[in-house]
Amino acid sequence: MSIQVVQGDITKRTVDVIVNAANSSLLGGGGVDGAIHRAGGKEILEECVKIRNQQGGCQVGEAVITTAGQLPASYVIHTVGPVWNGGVKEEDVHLKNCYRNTYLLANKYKVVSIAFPSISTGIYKFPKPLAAEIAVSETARYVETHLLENTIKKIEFICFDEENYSLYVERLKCYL
Ligand code: AR6
Repeated sequence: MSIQVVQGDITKRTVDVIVNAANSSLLGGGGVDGAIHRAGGKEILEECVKIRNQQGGCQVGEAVITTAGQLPASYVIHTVGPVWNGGVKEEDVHLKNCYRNTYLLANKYKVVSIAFPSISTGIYKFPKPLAAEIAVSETARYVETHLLENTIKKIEFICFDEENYSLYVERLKCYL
């Protein structure tokens, strides 16, 4: 199992799955969501619209999968992080569910490599230290509890800014 922290743009990663920090509408937005839809092209939005028509979008903490369109990846998993509300609306539970449901869906599609952005730490204003802790601890939890059936062998945390990069490197040290 390889777990890496990389500073950069997630749309450039050559992995099986790129994770998107989407919103419940699945219709795109700003931040990493906007970047993924711009770089991946219209096929991603077309599949998002189909999912939206079938199941009415995606709830906070849930995850759905589409093609990656023109991106150098096979799939995009769209998960909806919580908006930070001071910590009184179970935002931590919702963020944990984003990682749990994304890993379960990725494993269902037998993916080997996956790249995550730091979900909710941009427009949704989730505190970065707690978000990094949740990303790393839920990853460790997933790996430990799915030893037999896990297909994922390479996990990348893609940090856009230096603060997130340092936080992830620090948190990972506790698990290595
Ligand atoms: N590659 C990697 N990380 C990125 C990139 C990129 N190209 N661009 C931004 N980030 P955000 P959220 C980082 O705001 O907080 C959208 O409008 C960014 O620095 O993209 O979950 C959706 O449609 C931050 O650390 O997502 C929703 O409405 C992290 O990605 C809403 O924003 C997440 O920032 C979701 O907000």
